[in-house]
Amino acid sequence: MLFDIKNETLPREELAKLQLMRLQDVCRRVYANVPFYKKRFDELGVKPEDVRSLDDLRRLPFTTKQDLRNNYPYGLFAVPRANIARVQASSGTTGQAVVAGYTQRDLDIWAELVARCMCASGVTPTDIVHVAYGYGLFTGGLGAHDGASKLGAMVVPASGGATRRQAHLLRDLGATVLACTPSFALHLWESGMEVGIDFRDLPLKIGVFGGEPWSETMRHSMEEKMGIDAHNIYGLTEIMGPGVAIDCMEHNGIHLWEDHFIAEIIDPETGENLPEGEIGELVITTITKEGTPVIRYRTRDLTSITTAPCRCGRTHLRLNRLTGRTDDMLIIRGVNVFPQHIESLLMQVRGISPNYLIVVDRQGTLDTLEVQVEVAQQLFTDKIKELQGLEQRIQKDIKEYCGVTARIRLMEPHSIERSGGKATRVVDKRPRD
Ligand code: DLL
Repeated sequence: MLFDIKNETLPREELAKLQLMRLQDVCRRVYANVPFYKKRFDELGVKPEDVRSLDDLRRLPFTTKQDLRNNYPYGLFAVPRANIARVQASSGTTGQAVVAGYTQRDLDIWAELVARCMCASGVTPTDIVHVAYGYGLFTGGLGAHDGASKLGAMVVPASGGATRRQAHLLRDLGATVLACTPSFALHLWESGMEVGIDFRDLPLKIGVFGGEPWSETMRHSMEEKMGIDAHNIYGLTEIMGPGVAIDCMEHNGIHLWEDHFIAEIIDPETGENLPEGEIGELVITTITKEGTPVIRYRTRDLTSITTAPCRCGRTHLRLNRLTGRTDDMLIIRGVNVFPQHIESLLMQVRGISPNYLIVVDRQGTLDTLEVQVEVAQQLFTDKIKELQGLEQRIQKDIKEYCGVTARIRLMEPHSIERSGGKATRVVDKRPRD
């Protein structure tokens, strides 16, 4: 089902025309109203009127997270403060938080795009949507809430925490859709099992999960455990929040709403644009946002693009599953390792739970990699041999696919800290040089 048939199926040539018109408009707006952008454009010798085709986008400056931090809190606002209806902020676990400002029109568009996403994952106005993304400055809770309301569904604004109580609420109120981070969904599921609530026995049928990286294997495993169809919603505070992209029923990449955003893939080292299909850093330009528009924002998320037609009828490009971030790639003894690859491997091993932690450390001059993973209750027996076999298998898989030797630590059920929102999957204890 499509929420906005006309715009979601716009022929690609028309989409391109619309993008150009909107790109020219946003360039004029930021040049006139944001001193940071005026300076950047001037340094590169480009004026808004030089943007005559979509290819001219390449002439425009990049925006980085550091730029947003340097302009904290209101430096990049493109409208008077009085026209800002709301602010949200990134979780900002490291360094200065980033503040995004929304005009009322921005909030309306945001709700509309999240409604498009929910609709693409099969949510209808008759559904009950249990939102367990955190409410507050984090964009997850309010973003999902407004989108589900826009669609006309009934919303249960559960927010995070109190997982056992939430499992009861899910059952008692008969939620048909669960919206939260994938790691929190697992935490909820586990708490449900502990109190005798099996998600497979509930009316729950759709998961709208995102906000953190998760593998395709994890998606399949969650679908099976919970008896649902799980979708992958993507977004970031700097661009809008959740609702930038989602997978349709085909589950073959996530559609990015190109009438509001322009996506590019670049080589993170050189900044050069990469052709369709090649993996690189996703760069997004917002073309309708009024409060805090961003030009060529370097997301640090790694993915590739395809514009091939999708069977669902949507014409908007698809991003392939995000393989990680440029900044979460671990370099261990010179080898590039993505935590998500390790997750994928772990999820294929029978007898282990989806709870894991990757610990990187240094002994002398040598990097060490330890993968802690919980063993499922039924396997945590005294059969040492079986456990040793499991350890060896995981170690072999990681060596084979990631090229590094990891120490595997099989843990007792429930010994790894559970996610309250976005999960911590990696602890890097190496001294910063
Ligand atoms: O996480 C917005 C969001 C909330 C998206 C709820 C989806 C659902 P931030 O806190 O600013 O915003 O974090 C953005 O999270 O750059 C990615 O690295 C990561 N991320 C978000 N969604 C996905 C996803 C929200 N589906 C950062 N897959 C982004 C992989 C994701 N990574």
